Amino acid sequence: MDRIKMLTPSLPSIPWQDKPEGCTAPMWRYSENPIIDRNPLPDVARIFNSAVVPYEDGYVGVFRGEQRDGVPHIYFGRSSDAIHWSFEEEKIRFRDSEGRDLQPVYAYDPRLVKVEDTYYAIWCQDMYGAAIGMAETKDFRSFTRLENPFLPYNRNAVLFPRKIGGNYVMLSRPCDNGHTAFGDIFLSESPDLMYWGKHRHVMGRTCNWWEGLKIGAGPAPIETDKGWLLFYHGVVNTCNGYVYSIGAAILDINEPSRVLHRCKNYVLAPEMWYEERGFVPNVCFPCAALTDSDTGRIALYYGCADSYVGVVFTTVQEIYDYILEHDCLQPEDGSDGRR
Ligand code: BMA
Repeated sequence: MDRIKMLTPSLPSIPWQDKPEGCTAPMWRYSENPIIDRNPLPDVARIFNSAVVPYEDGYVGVFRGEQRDGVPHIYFGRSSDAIHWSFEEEKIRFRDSEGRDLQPVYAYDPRLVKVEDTYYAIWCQDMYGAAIGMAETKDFRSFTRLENPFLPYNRNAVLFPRKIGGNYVMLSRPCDNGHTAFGDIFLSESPDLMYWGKHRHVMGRTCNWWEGLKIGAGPAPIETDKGWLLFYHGVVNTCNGYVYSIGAAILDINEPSRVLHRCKNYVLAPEMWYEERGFVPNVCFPCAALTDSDTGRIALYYGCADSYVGVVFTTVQEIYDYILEHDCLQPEDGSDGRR
């Protein structure tokens, strides 16, 4: 067996449960899922598709909160164990670089990534159509908006947790202004988080049915000594609508537009009541991962049925072995993504 190691900090306090006896899947759910129930705040009906990071002696997160008028915004939360969360009742007040109030019209599906000494929130928001919004913070008290990295329409973006070749690198999924019936993952680079270019195709939909319609990046890619471990969502269109599952791939460490391995099977698909039943049924939508490099443990945070947040576990070795065992690298994926 090819050993794999995460090149991430050790974080022994992340949520964890051992793989249940008899479980044959590569990931196993936290037994107390969902970890955030409905109506978590007076003005918020549902929290889902949210992102968490370790901070000081506990954890913080940015959470997609669906307000009672149906409009999503981003809320801040804290936790000592990354399972039980307390939220600020007011949505995050974003400011521009001059300190002026600059609120998005709506904001959803946030990711949260630490690069060097700064935390970046990346989300989907309106810019005359769905586009990517971004803000930075060092203390989680003030969030300063950065320029929107991409033109509309784009709905799904996440930063790599370090610069590659001297540049910041972002994965995103260009789309349309509806419930997009297509979509591949692309990569863009920036020297300063202001100007973006060197766009590359990373990976596309496949003939694997569960991801045949569109795919989109999940949490920030996890650095390992075998490449970047990427969890992503894959969508199939059924006679009853879209079904969102979770897939996994390994990207080249220095040139992440090249996919090295890609799993033919989904690694998690809706099957529990909180994934199959909710505001939008049949959705598992990954947005964050906590990792402990010493034990190889991974706790993946995912939105469930656009209604809840769930946690699912694996180890880096377990998921890597599963990807390799079911490798279905497409010829296109292995290229550098230029045309
Ligand atoms: C996508 C996004 C996600 C959502 C999913 C399922 O287009 O809007 O926020 O979880 O649809 O409704």
